[in-house]
Amino acid sequence: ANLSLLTKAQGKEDLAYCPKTSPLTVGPIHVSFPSGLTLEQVERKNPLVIRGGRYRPPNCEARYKTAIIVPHRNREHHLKYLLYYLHPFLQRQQLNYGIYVIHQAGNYTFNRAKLMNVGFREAMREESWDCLFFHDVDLIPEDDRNTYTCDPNPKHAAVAMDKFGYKLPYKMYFGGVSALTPDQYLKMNGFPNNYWGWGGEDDDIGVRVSLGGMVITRPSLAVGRYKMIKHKLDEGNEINPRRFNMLAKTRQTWKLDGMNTVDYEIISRQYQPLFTNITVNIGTEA
Ligand code: UDH
Ligand code: NGS
Repeated sequence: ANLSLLTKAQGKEDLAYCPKTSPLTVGPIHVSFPSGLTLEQVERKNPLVIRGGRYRPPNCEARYKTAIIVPHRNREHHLKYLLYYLHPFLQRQQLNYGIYVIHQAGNYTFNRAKLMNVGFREAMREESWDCLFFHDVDLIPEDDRNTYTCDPNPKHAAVAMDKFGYKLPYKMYFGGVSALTPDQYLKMNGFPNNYWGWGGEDDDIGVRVSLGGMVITRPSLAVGRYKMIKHKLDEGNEINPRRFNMLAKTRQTWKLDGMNTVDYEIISRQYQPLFTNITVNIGTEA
């Protein structure tokens, strides 16, 4: 009896690798936003997701370990829909994954890119993730052949958003959803910490990719499709008037500001059923 218990407990270690291409994906997904959806309903639909929003396939050993990093403040409504679609999406891809919501504390101007740096460090502290997906809360993937794994170069995943007519708005666009390995992330010194308010930080990140000696890869327009949950510019995320001046200097600043200089104070880390919620004080503009 003891022996069989032991084998059972060790069972997971002995699993064969999942197939290289998941047999569970379905392709295009119809995305709508059912009213009255609750987080409890999302929990019930995802019984294999464990505390902190972590999952591994039950019947095979995942080939890839991906962390999803979501910058967040005051968008609980969007987060609910993202979780509703993303959990089943990632499970169909047979990934070992975890979802981290990086919540900016206080009312000071929002800073998307700095929250991503926090997410990178805090996620890597817990697990040696192969790949990190930096994911706006309001973008729902519409095709599960858009695999949430990393490429040999930084990947821009949100290439075909509904609000841009399902094509790239401009050639160097790097916004919405992007994916980097820890090596790629550190090679470009992470993301900038000094873009407060809306705009430009994603372009800065795109420039950092090439300054780090890499190129941007992308899924096809047929697969990298996203529906954006409609909303207005948030209070506390006003358009940053300095963004063009800052962007003109990225070549001079990227090594002086980024992952090597990020400072912040963790206020709490909660392992919620569907995600790990990290609330952080990222300070204010210098
Ligand atoms: N975010 C929050 N809370 C905020 C602000 C931003 O959670 O208060 C996060 C969220 O993950 C969001 C991301 O940061 O998806 C990007 O911010 P955004 O959605 O405001 O940016 P986006 O460009 O939309 O998607 C802005 C709409 C108005 C643009 C007007 C300027 N032309
Ligand atoms: C560019 C912004 C990006 C932004 C993109 C799409 O102009 O940050 O538009 O914006 N760059 C600058 O402002 C320098 S959107 O249409 O989503 O509002 O992501």
